[in-house]
Amino acid sequence: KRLELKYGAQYTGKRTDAAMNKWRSNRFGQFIHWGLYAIPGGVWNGKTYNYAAEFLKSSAHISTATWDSLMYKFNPKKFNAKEWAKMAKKMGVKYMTITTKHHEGFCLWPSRYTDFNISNTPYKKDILKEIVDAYNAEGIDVNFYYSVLDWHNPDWRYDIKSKEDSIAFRRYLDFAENQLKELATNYPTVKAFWFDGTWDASVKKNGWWTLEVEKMLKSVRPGVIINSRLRADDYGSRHKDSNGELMGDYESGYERRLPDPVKDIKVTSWDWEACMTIPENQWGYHQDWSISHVKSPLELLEMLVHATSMGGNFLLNFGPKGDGSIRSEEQNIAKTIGDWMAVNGQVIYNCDYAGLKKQDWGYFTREKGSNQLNMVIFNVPVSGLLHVDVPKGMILKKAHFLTTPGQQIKVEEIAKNQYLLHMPIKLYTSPQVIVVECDNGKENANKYQ
Ligand code: H79
Repeated sequence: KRLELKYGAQYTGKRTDAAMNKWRSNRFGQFIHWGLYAIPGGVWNGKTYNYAAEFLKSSAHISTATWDSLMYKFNPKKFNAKEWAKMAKKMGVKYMTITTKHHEGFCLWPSRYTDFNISNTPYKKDILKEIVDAYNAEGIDVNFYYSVLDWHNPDWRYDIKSKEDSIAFRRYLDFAENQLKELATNYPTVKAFWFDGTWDASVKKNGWWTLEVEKMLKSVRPGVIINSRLRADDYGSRHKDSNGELMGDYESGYERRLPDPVKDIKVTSWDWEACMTIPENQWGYHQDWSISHVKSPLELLEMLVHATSMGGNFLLNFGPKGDGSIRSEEQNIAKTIGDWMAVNGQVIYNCDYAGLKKQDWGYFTREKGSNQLNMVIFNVPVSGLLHVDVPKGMILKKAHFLTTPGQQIKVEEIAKNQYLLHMPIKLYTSPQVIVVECDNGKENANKYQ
């Protein structure tokens, strides 16, 4: 039975307006975590803390006063917004999402609602504006991450257990809403808001506020996109309301993981985005990346293709240093991915779930309505034979490598709705893209029983 909800989902199904279509076609984004935590970089009083660098205040039990004084050290001498944006452009991202305020509460913009912001650092200038302008100049959409959880503001509460809590937290919600209105107003090109730090009981008990914020942002900035993580309904149900409908405009629960290409195929029916770290769990800059596996460019590229193949966006995180420079490991990853994207980007941008069964060699992607099917090969079989099961009625006609359209790859029909593509046997050092011309026609002969 459907519950009557005041603060539940505002609509069902995918948004199909121009702003959302653009968001979806972007597919590949850069996440940037930058704040005071970039200065210590996971190390405090000579001790390295292995947990996420942006959690150092909590891991090392640092007092708020001590942590907050890092503000007087924020002076990124090597920062160059244009260089960041150029690197992102070369990597092939179409959007970038930046932490305007993480859990520590420090604001990268000169907010009139708190002194704990960039204008009181030695740097002084509006660094958020520099970043937005530089990325926009490269044609990259900019989205704002905002943590509702706030370790700096004394009115923040994890739960509401007294009248005093409820009064203080109400002040906090006003503060956060004012800040969000300020961001939406002062940075008019912002395309989306990415909320985090919304899982505590205090927020769950104030689902009304999450809807109010969604509506406020959409009225200040028509077309703006909101992630499901902001939202809680009347009963504290998060992401999805108590009737099971997705709240906000896309699902944002995939963090450092991706949906299973077979078991989780249901994700293809809504918009979603996965965010990913390069090390195991570091978002802000950490000085020592030897503490966990650091993903290779090919692992990350595979995740990007995997996400596209299931109709999702992929947001790859970077944690610039306190001095504003970007570590060489991240630069190398950006370069390798970018080189591949420059040649093969057409199988990512504007592409979606292709409707075919997952195969061991890699992933299918497809532009909506196109009769070209893309195959991105990550695991070449020793036989060179790529199995393809097509849906009933679909016919594969011819195939070629994306980069050599003149040379056909043999397409062999071996059984009803089953094909083998004959890939030349050799050592491949990067993911190969095969473009298949297909026909969704119904004239499929009844050749096989
Ligand atoms: O900004 C990055 C991290 O710093 C931030 N989100 C990414 C994008 C982050 N904050 N906290 N965490 C990640 C981990 C928190 C996990 C938990 Fe929970 C919160 C454990 C219990 C409460 C959410 C709710 C996850 C499990 C239950």
